[in-house]
Amino acid sequence: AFMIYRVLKRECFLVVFFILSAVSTVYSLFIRVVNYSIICVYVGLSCGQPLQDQDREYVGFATLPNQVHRKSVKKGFEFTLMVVGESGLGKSTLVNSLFLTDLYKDRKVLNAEERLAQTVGITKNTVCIEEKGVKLKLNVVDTQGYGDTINNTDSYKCVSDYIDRQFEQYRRDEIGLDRKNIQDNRVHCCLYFISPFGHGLQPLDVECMRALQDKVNIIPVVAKSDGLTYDEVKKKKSRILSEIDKYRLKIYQFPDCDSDEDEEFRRQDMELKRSVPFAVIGSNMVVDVNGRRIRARLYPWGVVEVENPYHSDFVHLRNMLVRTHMQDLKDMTHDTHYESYRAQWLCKSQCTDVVGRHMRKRFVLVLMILVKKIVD
Ligand SMILES: Nc1nc2c(ncn2[C@@H]2O[C@H](COP(=O)(O)OP(=O)(O)O)[C@@H](O)[C@H]2O)c(=O)[nH]1
Ligand SMILES: [Mg+2]
Repeated sequence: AFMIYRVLKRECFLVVFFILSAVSTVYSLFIRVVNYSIICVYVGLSCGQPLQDQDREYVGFATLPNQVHRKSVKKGFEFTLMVVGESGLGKSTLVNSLFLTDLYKDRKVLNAEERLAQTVGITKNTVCIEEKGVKLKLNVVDTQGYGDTINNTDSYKCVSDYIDRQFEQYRRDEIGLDRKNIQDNRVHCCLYFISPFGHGLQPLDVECMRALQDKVNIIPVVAKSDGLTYDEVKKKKSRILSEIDKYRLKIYQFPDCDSDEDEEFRRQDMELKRSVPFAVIGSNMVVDVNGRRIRARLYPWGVVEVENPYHSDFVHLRNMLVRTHMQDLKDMTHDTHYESYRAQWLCKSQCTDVVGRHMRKRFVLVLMILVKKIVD
């Protein structure tokens, strides 16, 4: 009996042990399942399924544009605009209207006698403008006395030389020691002012545009277009365009619109391209019109509003210069005009090298013959 009791006790103990271990296994499994489902529900609720894909695919370079943006804003922007055209066509007034600043505070208007004695003078004015924390250093290069003389053959030579000098300065700075702080004074855009009173382009306009076309982005503008009716502006524009075509002049070509741009952007881009050459109006006056303070020109018969798209193409020109194409103008200057200047310079310097080597060889030969003759 004692033996049977001992066996039963051991069996009982074993059975209890098995039951307890089974219960604990089931319990731990249950706890794991509950934890896992809680985690899944939490992840699913907070980010949904895509988070797992994102986690797998997100390296971080999507923030690169932000980094570039921050760095560029910190560094600030620089832009050099050149205005070329006869005196009195409204160049200075337009520049002031474009950047809402008075760039020519201390200017001295020359009288007829002084103008006769003056040759083409290039002046550079710099203003630093800030808008919403973005700084722009704007250089405006003005060509005073252009087209004022009877013989204007060399008027554009000065302008062309100035552009070349800036390229040369940049090339030297690029191969110099302090490459970090290069001042970029290259001319990024040239507003070429065409008189509203002539019939299309004058011979001087054609010559000048031809001389500058491979050095700078030329944007033709019809000056003082408030003196022309709507039809006259249309006719003048089409005549100027056909003459540009006829003389094979190269003006700044707007880049094609990207395929992913929205409808509104495409429409604005089309309108912009259709406005070339821009018929512009400038004014240094701010007047009150129906309670609005606007830049305008006051006439006895009414008010011409500078920023009204029905009155002129001023807004299209400003949007293009400042909002949409400033970077493209800079890229074109660097990638096309400056590269072509560098290529020409390299070609010239290599030619000089070859001639130099050839001359050295001949010099040595002559020297040898002379020495031989003396020895003989
Ligand atoms: N009608 C008209 N006159 C203008 C316009 N812009 C400037 N002017 C006037 O033309 C004169 C010469 O302007 P200015 O800007 O000094 O010409 P710049 O010599 O080419 O710089 C000034 O009396 C201006 O008031 C314009 O769009 N229309
Ligand atoms: Mg001026």
